[in-house]
Amino acid sequence: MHSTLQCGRFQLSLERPLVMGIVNVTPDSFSDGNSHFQTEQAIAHALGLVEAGADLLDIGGESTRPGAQSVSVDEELRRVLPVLQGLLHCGVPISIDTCKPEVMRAVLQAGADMINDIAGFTAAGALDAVRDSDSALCLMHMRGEPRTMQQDPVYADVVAEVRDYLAAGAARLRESGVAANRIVLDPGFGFGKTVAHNYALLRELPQVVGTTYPSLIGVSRKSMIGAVTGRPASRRLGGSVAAALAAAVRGAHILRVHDVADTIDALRVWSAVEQGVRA
Ligand code: 7PJ
Repeated sequence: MHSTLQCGRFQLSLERPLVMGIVNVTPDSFSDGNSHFQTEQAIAHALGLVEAGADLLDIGGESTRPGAQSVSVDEELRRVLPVLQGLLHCGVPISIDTCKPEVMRAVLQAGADMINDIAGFTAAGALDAVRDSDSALCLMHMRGEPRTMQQDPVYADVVAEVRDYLAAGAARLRESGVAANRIVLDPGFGFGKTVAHNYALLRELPQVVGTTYPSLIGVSRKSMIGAVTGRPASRRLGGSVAAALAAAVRGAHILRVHDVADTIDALRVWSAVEQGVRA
């Protein structure tokens, strides 16, 4: 594995786990359809995550929650582009969470450093859209599509199937001319998986992601945390930090989280235990 990730304008060292802060730009009750207000709110939130120590930001304009409907290219760009433009010089790489080749092209043109595709660059034209940039590419496993993916997912061997999907997806990227040091693999927690599948994938993370490419994991506030704590999404901080740390212990390279400061605290304490503290 390369010791750095080529990530647009940045080369990220992979020596310690990196923390990616989540920035959602999807309509909520707050923003009430006022798109300017929504943009300002997302930028302010993102700058707070950078202040808290985020190593990267992930901006998403399409809800991919189980059951969510898709949005048009125009609407997704209306949400994401002004936020990307407002954050370009915030000091950390900007990832855009999208499955759409048209959105990929537009945000790379506008300066995005990474494309995070929950569909694993399987859409027609996705490979062509990203190939000739120097952006990092996060290839995630998903079974089915967000609208229906949680309807009784079945695997004979979830660890082997997700591992093989990621290896095949990475091979497709390589064959289309993408350098190995741009690729990141993600098991896709919650995307077409039962709670048992999710925990099996987390437990066996090194097997799932292999040793050729770095890994990214997203477990923050997900239903797999709620399922074992009995807590609603608003109270899943402790469970989310525990799951992020379990992933870090197993070698995860990038942790995609809502709660940046708390996750960094956990990583610092873990590092002090493992490496000691300078006198
Ligand atoms: C993930 C993601 C994830 C990557 C979402 C949520 C749902 N991208 N986008 N990995 N999850 N790469 O955050 O609850 O797990 S959206």
